Amino acid sequence: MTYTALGTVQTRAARVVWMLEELGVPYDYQPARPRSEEALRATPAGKVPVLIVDGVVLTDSTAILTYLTDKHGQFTYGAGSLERALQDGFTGLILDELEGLLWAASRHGFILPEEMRVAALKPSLKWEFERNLTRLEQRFVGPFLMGAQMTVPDILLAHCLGWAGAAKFPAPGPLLAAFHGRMTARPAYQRTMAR
Ligand SMILES: N[C@@H](CCC(=O)N[C@@H](CS)C(=O)NCC(=O)O)C(=O)O
Repeated sequence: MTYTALGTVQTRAARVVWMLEELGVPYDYQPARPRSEEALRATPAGKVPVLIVDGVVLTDSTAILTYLTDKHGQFTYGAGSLERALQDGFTGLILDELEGLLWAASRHGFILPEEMRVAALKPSLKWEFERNLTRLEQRFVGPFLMGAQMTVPDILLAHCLGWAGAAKFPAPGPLLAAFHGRMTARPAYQRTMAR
């Protein structure tokens, strides 16, 4: 089994590299930029991350994290358990209610063709982000999102909090700020960012 992770850690590829580092499994790393030649060779849209497993190209960071954690039996509750249903609920919520807003801001800021960008969206996206973050903070158990066990949505949430900081989106309250500090202090995260 060989893993090749494609995508610079300045993108959502950071989530994949981070999980590989947490799992401690060997992998090759190609820091391809979005829409670069290497990324376009892997998939038609040239989006990253991509994980190539024994020649099979896997796309989408969340799907890749789900595959890796199921495969290695760590950082996830077992498929079919109620805990897993709760975990997947958090994953969906973070993608919809945090990442979706950040990604919309990026698309309308610098990704879409200029004539398709709507700069006026930004205050609304930030307002919604802050509201959603406050709601999520009310459900945060600690030290990880669901309690003692670190799972896939913890990496997604920590990644989105870092993204929000870089995009000048509203900062989280004290609980989530402390969580973000703990997550980014993890050796696996530090190794990821040193890539
Ligand atoms: N849902 C996908 C999104 C992948 C994605 O859009 N990645 C960005 C970089 S963070 C990209 O490659 N964008 C290039 C483009 O949209 O053309 C995932 O989580 O992997």
